[in-house]
Amino acid sequence: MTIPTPVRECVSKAESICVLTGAGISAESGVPTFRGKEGLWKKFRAEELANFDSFLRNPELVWEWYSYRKKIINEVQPNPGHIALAEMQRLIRDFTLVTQNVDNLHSRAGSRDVLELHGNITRSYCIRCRKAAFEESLSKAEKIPVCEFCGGLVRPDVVWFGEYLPAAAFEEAMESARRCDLFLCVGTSGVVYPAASIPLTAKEHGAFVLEINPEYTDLSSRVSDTLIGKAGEILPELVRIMKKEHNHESA
Ligand code: BV8
Ligand code: ZN
Repeated sequence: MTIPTPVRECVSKAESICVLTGAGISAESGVPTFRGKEGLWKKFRAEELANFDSFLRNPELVWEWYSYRKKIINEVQPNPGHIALAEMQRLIRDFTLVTQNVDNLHSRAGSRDVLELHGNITRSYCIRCRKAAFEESLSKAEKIPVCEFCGGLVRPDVVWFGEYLPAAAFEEAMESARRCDLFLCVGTSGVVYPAASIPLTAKEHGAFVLEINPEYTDLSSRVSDTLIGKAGEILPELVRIMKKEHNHESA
């Protein structure tokens, strides 16, 4: 895909970059997104799954959903989109990666200090004593995992609807959005708050906000530009532009 000139300019000059990713960046790895045609919410009733009350009422169903997703995630690999962002972090001095994803694929691609706003599906904890619960004790559980220390219910370490995001991660993401000169909004439908307010904060503070998505979203009318395409194709192209600029500088 050819990157329009104004975008090339912003990308090559960027010194402080903040990136927000959503489920779309993992789509090319084979992880289904939430919304859209074959979205995860389709197979399962969203309201029954991603909130604490439903979990208390029906922990089996919620664990069935998370076990299904963990199985998928264990079978896939990071894709060129994830890898490009790990490369970008090595190129750009002031670089922050914020993700709504819980699939751990950014860390597996080599990204460091990833700000995980909605938690991480590879971690679980006891709702009573809050101690971490580990994989082996979970897999032994026939139906739903219980805490080996106090017998309490174990839940996935993810942020459900109506739950607060990790305050430190959210605050650090907002700080990076306020100071960056380039903000990349990759693979998110922009419907879930407060995560979706981060690109809007960057825009208010003068950043060039570039959306990367095969289709237009709720955010498209409020960003600087939208590149219609796949993250796995566009992000490596942006890294090539940055590399040229940086090799040129260091040459
Ligand atoms: C909270 C669980 C405070 C983890 C999820 C205003 C302010 C604050 C809160 C609210 C508000 N308005 C409404 C709320 C409430 C609610 C909310 O936002 N509701 C929405 C639906 C209206 N927010 C909350 O409850 C948040 N908590 O605010 O706390 C509080 C506390 C108490 C009382 C009140 C408030 C908690 C939000 C977190 C919810 N947890 N999931 C899990 O199981 O994963 S949300 C779920 O959606 C996932 O976490 C996911 O990360 C998130 C966002 O989805 P996307 O990542 O965008 O994925 P989606 O499928 O939607 O889109 C994929 C995109 O990729 C598409 O656009 C597609 O075109 C694109 N794509 C496809 N292929 C590619 C691609 N892009 C690039 N390349 C490709 N190849
Ligand atoms: Zn416990």
